[in-house]
Amino acid sequence: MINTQEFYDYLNKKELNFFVGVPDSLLKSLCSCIRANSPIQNNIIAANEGNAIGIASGYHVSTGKFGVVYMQNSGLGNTVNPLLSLADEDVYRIPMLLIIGWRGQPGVKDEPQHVKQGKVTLSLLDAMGIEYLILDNDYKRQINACCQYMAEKGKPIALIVKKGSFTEYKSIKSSPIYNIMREEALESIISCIEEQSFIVSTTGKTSREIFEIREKKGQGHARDFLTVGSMGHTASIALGMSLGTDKNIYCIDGDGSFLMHMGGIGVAVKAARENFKYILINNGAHESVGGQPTIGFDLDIENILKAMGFGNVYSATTKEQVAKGIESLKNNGPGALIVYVNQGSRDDLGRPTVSPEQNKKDMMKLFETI
Ligand SMILES: Cc1ncc(C[n+]2csc(CCOP(=O)(O)OP(=O)(O)O)c2C)c(N)n1
Repeated sequence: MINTQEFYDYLNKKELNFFVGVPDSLLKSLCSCIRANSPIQNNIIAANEGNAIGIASGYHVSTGKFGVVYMQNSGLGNTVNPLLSLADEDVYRIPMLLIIGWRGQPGVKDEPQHVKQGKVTLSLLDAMGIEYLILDNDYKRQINACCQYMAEKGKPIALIVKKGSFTEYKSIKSSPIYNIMREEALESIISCIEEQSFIVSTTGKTSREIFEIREKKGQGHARDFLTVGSMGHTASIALGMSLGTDKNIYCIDGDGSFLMHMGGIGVAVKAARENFKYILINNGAHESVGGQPTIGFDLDIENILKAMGFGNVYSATTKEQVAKGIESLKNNGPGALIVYVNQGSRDDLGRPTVSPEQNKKDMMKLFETI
């Protein structure tokens, strides 16, 4: 195992002290260490991984320094365009150090959404012409080699991080400021929406909690599209679904996911019919992967959603307000509800036991009957 603080200190020693990225569960300790030790302007938590490549590129142009971009391998897809059309040697040739968490590494058990991504991670980098090293205990030599490569070739290079590479680094705990937790908000939502309606929920613990709430209620899972991957695309999936049915479709999103591809929500509301309902669970953080902050509490999301075209936007901070918000959403759509919750989740939270494909099949069967 690599001592997280010592790894961070060594990056700093090599003047690798400008960080930008989207947090990842495998990089949780490293992200926490960066957050605790770096000045705030030197650790930008980007809306998506493609933006992170853009930020590191701009930083290099004005300083000549190499930015460090951290991400989960799920985010590699978001970086393909800026890596190939901006940083690439055939375009601007911009060096940066990519630190990529390797979920779904072959041979390591992981969730369905990570298996394929894990299998193709190295070949994706190969296809993009990006050199990589798989991080090991000899990390000082590896960082030196990356610095030399970036200086000589002027190109991005990646360090691939296997599960369990870093020692634990305690994250900064946020103090509770609201009245309810995400799971309580989800319970209220599920008990208030019409039995005949459908849910499309975002990746991370939101979908895991919804799965467990349905289990507890003995309700089955065919009405919930638990988007296990595809962060930021939940509203688009919900829009597509809502255009093919008259049933109400409740999209349940997270603030990190909302921010990742915000434009999709504006497009959704423009194209949506009455049955599209957007619910944003805002905890101001990427809670599912370690609680790194988002700008979810800094933006006036009520007014953003109104400006996007949602005629009705409700806010809730208690279970009673959630219930009222859902009642209003039912008959006035397309509408939106923002629920402000505290960060946190149960330690014993499980994972869906129905596979994504089975989940989809069960839902399609149900749609055929209505
Ligand atoms: C493209 C992509 N980047 C990063 C991740 C890793 N990831 C999974 S859940 C999550 C946080 C989601 O935050 P939010 O939507 O606010 O929900 P919360 O976890 O706070 O409930 C992240 C970053 C991912 N799955 N996909």
